[in-house]
Amino acid sequence: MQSLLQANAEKAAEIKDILKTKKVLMVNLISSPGAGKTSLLEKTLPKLVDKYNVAVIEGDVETDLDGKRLDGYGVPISLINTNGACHLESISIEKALSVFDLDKLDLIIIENVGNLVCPAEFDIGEDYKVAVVSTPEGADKPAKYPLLFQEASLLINNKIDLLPYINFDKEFFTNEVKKLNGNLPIIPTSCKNDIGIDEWVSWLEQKIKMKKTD
Ligand SMILES: Nc1nc2c(ncn2[C@@H]2O[C@H](COP(=O)(O)OP(=O)(O)OP(=O)(O)O)[C@@H](O)[C@H]2O)c(=O)[nH]1
Ligand SMILES: [Mg+2]
Repeated sequence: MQSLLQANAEKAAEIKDILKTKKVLMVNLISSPGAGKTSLLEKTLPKLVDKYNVAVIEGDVETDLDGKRLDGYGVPISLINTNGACHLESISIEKALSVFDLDKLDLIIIENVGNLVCPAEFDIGEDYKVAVVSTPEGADKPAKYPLLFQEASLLINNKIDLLPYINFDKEFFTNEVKKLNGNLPIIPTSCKNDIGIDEWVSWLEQKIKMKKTD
């Protein structure tokens, strides 16, 4: 396990170096299955593709279903099937990157395998981990699965359109997040009702600019 983590960390560092040279931002979306990562991409890509060169790495245990959902958004998609593994590793990211022309990209968004635990443990060469937690999962998720919230640079709280129908204690959620990571910004979103998408896109644009001047 130790040597696997070591190999992963070394490859992640290599990827970071390459992307720093190429000035390409890479963001790693992490959530439980079904929190809305692909839905967020479906809402995000149309707002970016006219201004930036974007690519997506789709990580899934099996199937190309999410990749197919993103067909037609005008971005290259590289699919990784982990065949059982619950997270992506930097070795597979290196392979996925090889199909892109990095000289022509500004942003790569990775949709990690749906899992709130394992993906948080692995540096895959990304600039930022972005956690997505949807309201029906419950407000206790940060307290129960703390690592992701400690590692993340942004928290998307999705499916806020469902708040009238479920018990989601927003204050408890926010306080638990603050206890784990006082600097973690939270953007409430609804992919169904287009809430918070512009704020998330602005966050991405700011990070793209920072990467260019890094
Ligand atoms: N009501 C509501 N439903 C949403 C929202 N975002 C996503 N959904 C629904 O939630 C379900 C799961 O969304 P996905 O985008 O497939 O979730 P995912 O995180 O990509 O799932 P995996 O790739 O399997 O981990 C779909 O039926 C979406 O239509 C939202 O903001 N509000
Ligand atoms: Mg998905």
